[in-house]
Amino acid sequence: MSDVPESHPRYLSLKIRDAIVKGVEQGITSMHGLIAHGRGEAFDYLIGEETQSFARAAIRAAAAMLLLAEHPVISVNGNAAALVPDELVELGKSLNAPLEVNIFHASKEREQAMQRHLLEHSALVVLMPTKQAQLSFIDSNRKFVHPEGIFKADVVFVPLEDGDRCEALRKMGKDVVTVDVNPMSRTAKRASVTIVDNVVRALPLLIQEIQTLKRTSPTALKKIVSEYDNGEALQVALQCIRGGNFAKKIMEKLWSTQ
Ligand code: PTJ
Repeated sequence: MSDVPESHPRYLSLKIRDAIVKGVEQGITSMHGLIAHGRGEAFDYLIGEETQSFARAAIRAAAAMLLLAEHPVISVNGNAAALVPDELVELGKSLNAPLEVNIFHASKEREQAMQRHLLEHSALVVLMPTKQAQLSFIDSNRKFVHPEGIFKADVVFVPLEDGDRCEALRKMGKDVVTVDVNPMSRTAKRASVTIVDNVVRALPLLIQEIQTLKRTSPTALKKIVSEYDNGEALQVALQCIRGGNFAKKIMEKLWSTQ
């Protein structure tokens, strides 16, 4: 791992890079995952590398939707497994939901490495793709799912998704909760709830919100979901990016230290 000093202004971002590089070295993340991460970093810059109000609203709706689900499932790809394994496991436990390995770039070895990795991080159940259950409306490797997992799910949590499967899941009548720092991606637009934030920041907040809402009545949870408008949240995220949120923050910092 790199020996970045904690005093480095980009320390956190560089540590996250270390995690994704380690994921590749461990056979968990694909090489393509590095490119996807770079795109994520660029968008994170544009939202100021902070969880913004639109993400907080989405996190609340996501928590309510996941708590209302009868059969929630957490889909895990190579990037998410490398970046937030502990948080995915904790999320699964707090919702009593299985984790399911589901990757775009087909590789049996990588699927198995991911399963081992999640079990090492104390996951209770890690379902694997099967040939017995297949999603409709999709041709990629992501169509192979577990009959007791994504296939049966009413709500699927899918961080860092590629657009095709999100669309397929929605067409099959399932709700999709995603985390995608790019509000313009197909996934972001097609999901039921899109948390426009870095998955590294969003997951701890989602777990916290689930704890907060755990004793809330189903009626009140339904109200939270129905009052949330994903299209509107994406528009606000775009406005934040177009308004040069990050540049504005830097300017403010510079002025205040003059
Ligand atoms: O492990 P696999 O084979 O399933 O592959 C996983 C990747 C992520 C490579 C695959 O699903 C892929 O190619 O995804 P895309 O189409 O590049 O979409 C990934 C989306 O996640 C993009 O919109 C990125 O901006 C976004 N993203 C990347 N890193 C983060 C992120 N969103 C939130 N947090 C991040 N850290």
